[in-house]
Amino acid sequence: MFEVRDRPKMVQRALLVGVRQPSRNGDDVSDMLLELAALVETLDIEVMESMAISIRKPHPHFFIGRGKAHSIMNHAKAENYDCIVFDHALTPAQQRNWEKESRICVIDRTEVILDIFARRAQTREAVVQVGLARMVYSLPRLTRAWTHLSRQRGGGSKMRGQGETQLEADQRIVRDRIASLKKRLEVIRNQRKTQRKRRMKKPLPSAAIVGYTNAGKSSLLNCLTGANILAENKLFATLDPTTRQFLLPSGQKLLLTDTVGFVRKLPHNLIEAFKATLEEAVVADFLIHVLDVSNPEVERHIQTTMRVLKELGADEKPILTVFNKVDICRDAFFLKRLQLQYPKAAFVSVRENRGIGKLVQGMDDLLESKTVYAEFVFPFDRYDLVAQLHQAGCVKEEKTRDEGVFIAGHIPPDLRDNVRSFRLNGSENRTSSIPKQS
Ligand SMILES: Nc1nc2c(ncn2[C@@H]2O[C@H](COP(=O)(O)OP(=O)(O)OP(=O)(O)O)[C@@H](O)[C@H]2O)c(=O)[nH]1
Ligand SMILES: [Mg+2]
Repeated sequence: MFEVRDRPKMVQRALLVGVRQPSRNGDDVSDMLLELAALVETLDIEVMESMAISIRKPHPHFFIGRGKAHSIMNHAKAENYDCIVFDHALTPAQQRNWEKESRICVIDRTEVILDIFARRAQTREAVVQVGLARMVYSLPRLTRAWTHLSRQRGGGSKMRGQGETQLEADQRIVRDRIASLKKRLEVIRNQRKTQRKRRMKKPLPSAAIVGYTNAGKSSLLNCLTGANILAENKLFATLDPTTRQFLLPSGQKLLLTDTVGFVRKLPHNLIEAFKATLEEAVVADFLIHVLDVSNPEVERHIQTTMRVLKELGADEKPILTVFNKVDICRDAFFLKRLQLQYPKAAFVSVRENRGIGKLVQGMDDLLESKTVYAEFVFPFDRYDLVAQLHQAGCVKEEKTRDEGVFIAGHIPPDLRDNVRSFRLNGSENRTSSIPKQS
């Protein structure tokens, strides 16, 4: 895949700039800068300095005032920095103005995140999804400076239509590329849908592990199921969902899916592009929301995740909240406060295998409250239904009687219709749906 903007790979010494607007409440600028530093370092760019500046209102030309902008440019040049990274989103015009006047690379958080995703993408699906998000981001940012596009495609001036400028030709190439990526994504989405349908036929309940990047989602799936997913102290280690079967203590089987992590100011293009992947969360019976309790920003992380889930239409699902990494949380008072505030949440350390038993019990309870307890007698020639209930792992009791096979258990919603006519009258005693947990 050809690159539209490949500069972050060449730069090495970055100056980070956070902008504080007193009129706006929001994330703390110094915390956001710390997080931006972690994101930038993920790209192997060294963060030399971070600065927070205050503005009363945004300026159209540079986003910050002209005088301040020039002093930042001069400072960056004097210190030999080759890149300025804004935590705030810059419009294409503002980014151009900065680069034109400073003559060094100027990018924003969105571009950093897009670049991390691009580096991490491995499967065909992830590559196409990230490629599309990057193209959409780059289209309005193309200037004559990026004339290499058509050359890379082996075209050059001959590719241009009559009277078409180089910029127009570049834009046309990117637009064509966006259209073709969208088509490829559609094909991938359909394949994913078919795979999911196949999985749904096996009527197992499912849960998606969601949460902020680096919270320990993959580590949790590895710990529970022995999956071998890459879990590392890097942001966005996981881009592709992995699903594994897990046996709960009650004997109930559950499909668990690890998903891509979220971050503040996650580019909308990425959420849009990753919708196919994130649909795993939308179709799950419940969500396991993993948080890094050792991060002082954990409460903001909760809000971010809830916002993204809302955008995906998955925020009404029952949620099991899991505060992970209690082993490195030094602030006992903070931990206590969270425990009081989230009495139903599990506090665990995946690394030290602490609290996992209670979490697993919570998963069992949640599922049990969603399923319906019922008793049945199936005629011997309907052993196919008995087999389905066994496959779903929900059979508590089985006995052979003269008239057929007696079965008792918690029946998941998608099997209820199939087995309804064989139910013993009055045996159903629980119809509640999963309670929402905080
Ligand atoms: N101290 C401590 N570290 C943990 C714990 N659980 C996970 N980690 C570490 O946290 C880092 C991130 O873990 P991952 O499982 O990759 O996190 P993730 O949520 O899947 O991250 P992304 O895929 O990037 O969204 C790794 O270095 C883990 O070893 C824990 O309980 N305690
Ligand atoms: Mg992961």
